[in-house]
This record gives sequence, structure tokens and C-alpha cells, in this order.
Amino acid sequence: RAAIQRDELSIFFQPIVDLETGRIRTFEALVRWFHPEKGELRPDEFIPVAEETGVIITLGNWITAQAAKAAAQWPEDVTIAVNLSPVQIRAPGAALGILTALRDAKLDPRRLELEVTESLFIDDNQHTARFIEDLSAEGVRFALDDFGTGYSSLGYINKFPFKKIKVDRSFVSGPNVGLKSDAIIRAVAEMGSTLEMEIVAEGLETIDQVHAVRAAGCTLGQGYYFSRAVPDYLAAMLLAQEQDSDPAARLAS
Ligand code: G
Ligand code: G
Ligand code: MN
Repeated sequence: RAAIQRDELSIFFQPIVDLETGRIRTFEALVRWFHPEKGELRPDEFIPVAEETGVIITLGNWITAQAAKAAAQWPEDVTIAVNLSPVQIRAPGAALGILTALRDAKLDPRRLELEVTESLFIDDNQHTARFIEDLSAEGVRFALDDFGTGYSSLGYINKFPFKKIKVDRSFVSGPNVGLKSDAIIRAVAEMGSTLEMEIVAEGLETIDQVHAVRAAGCTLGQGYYFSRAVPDYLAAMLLAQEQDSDPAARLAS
């Protein structure tokens, strides 16, 4: 709570790139905490605490509001993705909090994507379905994050209007990548193309990985190869650079 008041939190933005054109299509908002004594704290460390204490509701609304304000400065075809914790979604008035942030920032709801993980559906309830339906009706889009790590139930994809699936980075880089992970990415991408969903490969660190996931059918890519998460002024600069140079050069080597 104090961190919000003391202004120690900021939102960083990591680009998600079109694997056809090399252009930035979306920035994912990722929260950062710069503690005066402890230095940078990772969201993996403090988000769970914020969830346990309920602070995630205030924090989440703050993050969505900041992210929407930043996105309102970008070209209209660039969207913003915000991660939502299940606790945040289950809170009363959750949809209203998001719509208020959009209205205050004057951001078209179609420019907001909400990233949710499967853990949201573990104790599936009507409230969750209602939240997704209500915001979808306003034009907000939903992405299924970290796909491939949990139960990866296809039932959720069948039931909810996801526009995007984010294939977890463990399928893209690291020790467990190979023929098997490649076949899995291909199968997910094939389904995505039939259902007209975007498939994002997360964790791209090398140009070879970029080429591999594009060949496997992923339509979007994210990872250190393109950029780390950066502060808002650098995100704006990345977009400005696209005007002066050929974004497709990002995909060549
Ligand atoms: O880059 P990174 O270390 O920021 O993120 C680590 C984890 O924290 C990821 O799983 C990411 O989804 C989560 N995370 C980052 N920012 C936010 C946020 O604003 N809200 C929520 N709920 N989770 C976030
Ligand atoms: O779970 P979610 O997809 O929201 O988490 C994003 C997390 O992935 C953040 O911690 C972010 O910093 C991290 N990340 C983004 N790109 C890369 C990458 O290329 N390699 C690795 N190892 N981590 C990445
Ligand atoms: Mn995410």
C-alpha cells in the first residue's frame, strides 16, 4: 500500500511484434517496484503478497489506469495488454474498475487486452463468465497467458471468447525445446489459425527462435530478442523508430 503512495511503482512495457511485418502490435504492461533500500523487487515476489492481502485490487486498478493512459498516447493501431490476477477479477465491481480506467484515459476499449491464466477457471464461477462477457461486449479482448503450463484445458478455449493464446516461453527457449515442443506449438498454431485467434510465442531470445516459431505458425512474438520491458518514454521511442526504419529488418538476419 505504501509503495503506491510513495510512488515506488512504475509500469514498464514490452513489445509484442507481428511476425509477418516486424511491426509492434501491442505492448504488455509489466509492473516494477523500485524499493529505496531493497532495490528492484520482482513481481513474482510481491504480486502473490498483494493477492493474499487484497491489495491487488487497488494495485490492479492503478496498473490498468496507468497502462491505459500510456496507450492513449500511441498510434491507434497499437494495443495495450494488462495482466489480471484471478483475485482482482473475483472482486466485486471488477469490470467497472476497468471501464473507469478506460474512460478516464479516453482509450477505446478495443485497444485493451486482458491477459488471464487458466488458474482463473479452476474454481469456475458465474462471476468470471460474467466479467468476461461484460467486458467483451464493450470491445475489450482477452488473451490466455502462459498456455501449456497448467492443465491447458481446451474447454476454456471453447467456452470463452479468447482472441489470443500466449504459448509459454518454456516451449520456445531453454532445455526442454526440441521436436516435441515444436510439434506442440504447431498444433496450437493450427488451431489458432482455424479459430482466427492470434498465437503469441513468448520468450524469444534469438533470431533462430523467431524463425522457428514463425515457421511453426505463430503470428506474434515477444521476448528479449525484440526488447525487454521498457519505461513509457522508450516504448514511445520504439514506435517512433518504426516510422524511420523498416520494421521487417527485425525479422531478417
Ligand atoms: O517481467 P516479469 O518479471 O514482470 O513478470 C513476472 C510475472 O509477474 C509474470 O507472470 C507477469 O504476468 C506478472 N505480472 C507482471 N506485471 C503484472 C501486473 O501488472 N499484474 C499482475 N497481476 N501480474 C503481473
Ligand atoms: O507470465 P507473463 O507472460 O505475464 O510473464 C512475462 C514474464 O516473462 C516477465 O517476467 C518478463 O520479464 C519475462 N520475459 C519476457 N521476455 C523474456 C525473454 O525473452 N526471456 C525470458 N527468460 N524471460 C522473458
Ligand atoms: Mn502476461
